[in-house]
Amino acid sequence: MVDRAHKPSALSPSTTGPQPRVNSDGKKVTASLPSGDSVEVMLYGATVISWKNNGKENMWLSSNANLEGKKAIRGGVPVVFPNFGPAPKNHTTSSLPQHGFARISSWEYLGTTSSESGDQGKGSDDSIRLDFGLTPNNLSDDMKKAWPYDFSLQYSVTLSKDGLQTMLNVRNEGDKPFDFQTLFHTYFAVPDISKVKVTGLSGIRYIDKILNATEHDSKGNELRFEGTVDRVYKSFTQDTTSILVDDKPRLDVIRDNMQDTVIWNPWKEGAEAIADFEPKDGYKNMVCVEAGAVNGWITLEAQDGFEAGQILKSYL
Ligand code: TA6
Repeated sequence: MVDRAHKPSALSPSTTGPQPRVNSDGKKVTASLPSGDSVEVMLYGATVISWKNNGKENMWLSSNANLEGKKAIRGGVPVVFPNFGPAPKNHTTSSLPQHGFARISSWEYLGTTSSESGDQGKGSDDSIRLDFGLTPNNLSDDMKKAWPYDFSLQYSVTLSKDGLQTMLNVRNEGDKPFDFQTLFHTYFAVPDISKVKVTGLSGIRYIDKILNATEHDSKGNELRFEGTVDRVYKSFTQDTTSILVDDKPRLDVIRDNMQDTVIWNPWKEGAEAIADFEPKDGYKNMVCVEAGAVNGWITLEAQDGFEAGQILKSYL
């Protein structure tokens, strides 16, 4: 189990006073705060497809995203588990599809829970937490066969005036260890990719997937976008990666017990090759900053647990 060395303070739900609104129609759970902030989570993949603050959308969602549970949702926050990217050969995940089964399985809505503690406990309408669960019972027979482990995932999405927190709790409910990777494949909306800088990656070693997965050291404190970017910044402790637009802060991604950050923009060629990526020039309006644990594998012993997450802050 990985130590939680840099644990940011949690966004904790409040317990008293006027309540946020929650609606579940069996397909999607929507929550909103009296302040007007809102989040929408599809049960398919437990995928956050919208997060607004001050009425403004922070997530990018393809206009051709399939929301009918037929394929992974193109946009929002797909949850990657138990493998990132194509599963390696000769591995316990080898028979699983790219990015695993969590994003293509229907999760259970476990309801809204509240916590006793937290800095925001005094407020009345500060935050709300939605919990989702996935176990082998929710998997297709094919997926169960491909990854025959006894596990449970609890995914918590907390909406607060201060941001959006997503936390994943992985439990090994069985009697043998398993290996996994996990990641929040977050698609952020940006007004114009040519004005975007990503900071917080200075001096970090990264794997460049478009340069034959060769390793490099990042130089300078900003990453700009002038073509396809597909990089895994690995094993670093600095926990905040920021998106700036026109040099002004737009979004922060604060990792909690996640060692790595993937940055992806498919650019023109990539967008054209992805059937459900629409509009085709949508690459100009999105950037993926993905907190994860994907460099190597986490081994979870029988009956052990692992928890990690991210806090997203928006300056809109
Ligand atoms: O996280 C970046 C990445 O792994 C890229 O390599 C890119 O292919 C992307 O994810 C999208 O993958 P998907 O399976 O959703 O088409």
